[in-house]
Amino acid sequence: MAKAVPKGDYDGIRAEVRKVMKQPDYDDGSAGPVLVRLAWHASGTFSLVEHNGGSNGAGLRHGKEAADPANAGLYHAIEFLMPIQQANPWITHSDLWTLAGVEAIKAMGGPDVPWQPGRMDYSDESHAEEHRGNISDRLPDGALGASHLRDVFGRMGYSDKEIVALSGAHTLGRCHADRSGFDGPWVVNPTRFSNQYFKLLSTRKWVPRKWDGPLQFENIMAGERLMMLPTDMALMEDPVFKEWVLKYAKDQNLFFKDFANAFGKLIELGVDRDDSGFAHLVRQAAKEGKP
Ligand code: DDH
Repeated sequence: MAKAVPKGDYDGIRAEVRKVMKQPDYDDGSAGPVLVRLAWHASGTFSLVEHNGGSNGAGLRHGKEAADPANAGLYHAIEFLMPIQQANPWITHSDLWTLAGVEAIKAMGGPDVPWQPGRMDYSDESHAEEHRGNISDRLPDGALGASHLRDVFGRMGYSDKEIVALSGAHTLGRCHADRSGFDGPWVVNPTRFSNQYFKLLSTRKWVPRKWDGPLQFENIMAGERLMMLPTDMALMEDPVFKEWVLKYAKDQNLFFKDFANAFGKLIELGVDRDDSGFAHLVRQAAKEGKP
């Protein structure tokens, strides 16, 4: 049972998030990584050009977005947070999801990511459809390469440096064969936020895994089978991406600073606040009379 905290007490909500992160029977004993992934997938549908998608509205609860195979397994994260939302109905799902991601990063030893409230929720599926636009197929496909990464993240307005910084989130959590088809963690301690992902990506020898599943790469370390997706490997194959991988492998402070900025930007994409801080669910393009 989560605690009811006074309306607007976001530190109180953060404390509740820390409590639900403890999940002894789930994955590596922590809901932290999947909470981070929820905040990312809730936000990572944004398009700068069409000005739709993004975390505002918590559209991932509805329709095609909920059924998108890229979001498989995220219902775990939504369910972990449900008791907090039920005890505190004043907080929107979209604020709670983004705040939970930010707090999970911090609780796992990562940087402070800037966060502000004000997001709204779609009231139901038709409300979401009315405002959301067509945002299918916008999340990255792990089987592809560098140009796909630039397409997907360029659509959100990210630079090469920011793409690499954000990818460092794969120091957390794991792939689940029954969700994405891929399998295993990227690092040995996947509930600790660090620059370990970049260190391993740039120093270990990664070879294709011999198995029936999709192409992924592996390295056995301390008896554990670690993995990289083809998109992770693309960061070492592309010379510009590689430069940033090597910088972040050497300098954890630089990674933390760049990650905090890039993740803070991610959860703000498409969140157009008015003077009072509320982010109304009106598409900018529609507001400006564009198609
Ligand atoms: Fe990721 N990610 N991600 N990812 N991601 C998966 C898991 C996690 C890609 C594919 C996958 C980001 C970028 C990319 C996290 C955070 C972030 C899984 C495994 C796949 C596949 C899902 C499963 O089977 O459960 C691809 C492709 C990209 C890319 O092309 C760049 C970014 C930007 C973030 C972020 O947070 C900023 C986290 C955390 C997880 C671990 C989830 C878990 O349940 O554990």
